[in-house]
Amino acid sequence: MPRPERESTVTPFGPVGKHLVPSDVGVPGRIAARFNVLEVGVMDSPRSRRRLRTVAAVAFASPLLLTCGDDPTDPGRPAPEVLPIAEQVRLPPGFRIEEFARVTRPRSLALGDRGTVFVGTYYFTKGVTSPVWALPDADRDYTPDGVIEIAKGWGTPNGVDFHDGSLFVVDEDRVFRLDEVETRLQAAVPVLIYSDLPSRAETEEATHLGHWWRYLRYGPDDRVYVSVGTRWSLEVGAHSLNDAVDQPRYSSIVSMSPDGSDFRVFATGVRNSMGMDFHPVTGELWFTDNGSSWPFSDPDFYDVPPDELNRATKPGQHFGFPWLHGRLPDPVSGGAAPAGTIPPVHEFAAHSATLGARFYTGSSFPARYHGALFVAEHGTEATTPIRTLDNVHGDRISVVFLDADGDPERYEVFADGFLTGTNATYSRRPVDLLILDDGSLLVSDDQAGAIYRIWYEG
Ligand SMILES: [Ca+2]
Ligand SMILES: [Ca+2]
Repeated sequence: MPRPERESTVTPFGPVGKHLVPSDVGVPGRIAARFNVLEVGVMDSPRSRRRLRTVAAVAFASPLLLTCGDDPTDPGRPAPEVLPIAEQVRLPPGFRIEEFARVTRPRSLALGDRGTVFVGTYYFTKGVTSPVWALPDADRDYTPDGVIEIAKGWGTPNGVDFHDGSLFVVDEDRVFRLDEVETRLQAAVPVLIYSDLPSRAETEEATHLGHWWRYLRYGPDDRVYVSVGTRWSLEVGAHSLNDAVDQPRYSSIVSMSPDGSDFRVFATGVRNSMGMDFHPVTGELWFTDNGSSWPFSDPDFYDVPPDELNRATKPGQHFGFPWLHGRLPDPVSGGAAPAGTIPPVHEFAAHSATLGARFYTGSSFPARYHGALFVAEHGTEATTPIRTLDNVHGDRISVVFLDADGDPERYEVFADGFLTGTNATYSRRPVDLLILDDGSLLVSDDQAGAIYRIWYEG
């Protein structure tokens, strides 16, 4: 598949803003009470400067370290013991889990009209192309008939969704549509429909980090929604201000027509959403958002800031980042959040890396789960030097139950035990979720390279 050049250098976002450097930035006097205790407000103290340099060194070294070792989040750690999935993962009574497929680096999941499961993937390593997998199930026995690689030459095709015969794929800066894909899995034709999202090169240019892998969903309003995370992923010091300047080109959710036309910024102030679903009744977009990686080597930051569940009731809403993290004011950026900022409807544990989110639209789970939102919590990232069982949050599947008004009223852990070992070594990490037409739940796991199926046996 050719990688087409951009047809235009003009972006619908307008010019990229100036990027600040730490020397440009002072520390505001107004610090939230929580942060007075945590001393975040003293970024200009010698101790904090050392801490900041340490954090930056660890974070910036990670992409290099990630090129070696089996565990991309855990270089140098011994491989954990991996039990058969049915023995390892704990589920509520009556539920069963089995391995559905083994594919490398599975991320986003989508379901075709004929039962094919499409799988987006994501390799962190530069220069390694990632595949898009198709798992056809022509006989509809909920066991894949095989594994087919769809097209080739992708960069980071993390986000996939399916609608009316077409597969949509977001690959870094570009969005593709593959029509009639299920009738020609071996010869699918990607058509480029949009190519002006921020590229990996642009994202990495100033930061060496940032978010260039993207999530995609097809909406009930027949528009394609794509999340565009922050350019920076280490929001300390000046980075929070850069994140503010970068909007709306980054830190947003955008949408477009299925042919790539009529591009719009749907939501801003979103740090990095890797899970979106449309409420099956209201059509509102609900999405997870990963909280900032504040100085995670400091125990004071093990429990802040929270990850978020957000509910967008209309276009044009601002979800607070980087001025607010959950409901916590940013300790560095200062200033007021834009008027009308929308707080999260639920806060998850800090650094739990909440990714895929799906409303349960099946009928084979017990009635209490109908209409509830399942969430894949990938688990605490990037705390490699100091990660312990005490500071890892997430690495599980949870459920958010809604009340009669449609607001979250209760949170429960649904599937636990993905994390094994005594030193918080990851063996399995849930990424995205998908409801099959028999009501069973698929779970992708980019750590183990597997997809699981959970069903209710009663
Ligand atoms: Ca089959
Ligand atoms: Ca927010």
